[in-house]
Amino acid sequence: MPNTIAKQSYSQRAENANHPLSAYLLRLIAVKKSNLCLSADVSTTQQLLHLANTIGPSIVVLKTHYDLIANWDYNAEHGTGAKLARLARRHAFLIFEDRKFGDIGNTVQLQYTEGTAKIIEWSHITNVNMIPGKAAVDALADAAARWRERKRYEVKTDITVGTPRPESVESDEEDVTTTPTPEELGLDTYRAASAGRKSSIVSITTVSQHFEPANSPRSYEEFGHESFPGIEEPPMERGLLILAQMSSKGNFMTREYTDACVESAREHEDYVMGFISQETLNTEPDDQFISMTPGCQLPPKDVNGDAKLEGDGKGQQYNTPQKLVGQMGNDIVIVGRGIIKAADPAREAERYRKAAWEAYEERIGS
Ligand code: S5P
Repeated sequence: MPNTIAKQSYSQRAENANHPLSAYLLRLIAVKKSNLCLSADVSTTQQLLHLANTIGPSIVVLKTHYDLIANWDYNAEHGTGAKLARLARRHAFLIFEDRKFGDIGNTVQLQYTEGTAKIIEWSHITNVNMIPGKAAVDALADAAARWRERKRYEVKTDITVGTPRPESVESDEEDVTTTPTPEELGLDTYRAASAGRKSSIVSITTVSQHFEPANSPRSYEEFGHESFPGIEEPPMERGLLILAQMSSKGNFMTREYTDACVESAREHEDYVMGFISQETLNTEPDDQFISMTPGCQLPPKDVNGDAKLEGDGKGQQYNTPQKLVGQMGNDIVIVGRGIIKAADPAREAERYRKAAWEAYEERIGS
C-alpha cells in the first residue's frame, strides 16, 4: 500500500478529509462500525425499499441503479427517491446512484439534474465513467455547485416563509415510525431486530405524502427520533466517484487511464470523494480519497475461507473483503448478489459487515 493513509483509522481520516461528505461518511463508518455498501440491484420499488429498511442498519451506503426498477416513481416529493431518502435518514446511510455517466459535459449535466429521475435531488453520491475525458467531471462538478447554491437559496426562502413541520408518517403494512430506534435498543440489538423483521413484500409505497429531499433544510432536532444517534444529518454537498478500475474480466481500464482519473480527482477535491477501484489510489501524501470496491463476495459459510471464489459467468470477478480491504487498502466493499440472493439477506449483510470490519481492523493494526 503506497500511502500511509491506509494505516489510519476512519476517524483520523475524517478529521483530515477535505470533502464535507467524505468527512461525514468516514465518521459514519466509525459510528456504525460498518464499511459495507449494499448494491440493491432489484427490480421493484417495494423490494428496494424493503432492502433499505431491513439492511439499512448494517450499511453506510446503499447503491442503486434506478433504471433497474420497473415501477420507479419519479415524483420528486413522494416518489421512490424521496422514500429512499427518508429511510437513509432513519438508518443513517448515504445513497449512491451508480449512474456511470459517460457523455459530453452538457448531456451529463442534464442527466444529473433534469430529466425523469433528477438524481441529484435524492442521491448523495453518483459516479462517472471518464471515457469522454475530464470535461465530464468538470461539468458534473459545475452542476453540483449550482445545485448547492440553489438549495442554499431555497433553504433561506423556506425559513423566511416558515416551513411546516413534517407530519407523522403512515403505512398500511410496515410502520417504519414504530420500528424501535437504535437509541432505544443499542446498535447490536437494533441490527438484530431489523434482521428479524419479517421479509414479506412490504408496501412502503403508502408510507407518506411528506417525504423530504435527501438533505432536508430542517434541522436535526426537528426530526428527533427519525435521525440516527451519534451522528448528525449529512451535509448538503454532493459527491462524485470516478470509475477508475473495474472488477469485470478483460476491462479496458489501463494504468494510464486510472492515473488520468486520479489527476482529475485532484483537480476537484471539493466534489470528487474518490473512486470505484480495486485498490486504494491514494499515492501522494495529501491524497484523501475514498475507494469503494465492487466484485466482493465471501465464500459460503461452510466453505474454507481460502477457497477460490467463482465469478458470475458474465464477466464479474470476486474477491473477499479480507483481500480488498485488508490487502488492497480499499475503504468500502460493495456487495450485491452475495447479500440479496441469500436466504436471509439481513443476516448475510451482518456477516459481510463483520468480515469487512475485521479486515480493516487488521489492516490498521488495532
Ligand atoms: O467495476 C465495477 C463497477 C461497479 S459500480 N464492477 C461492478 O460490479 N460494479 C457494480 O457493482 C455493478 O453494476 C453491480 O451493481 C455491483 C456488483 O454486484 P454483485 O451482485 O456482483 O455484487
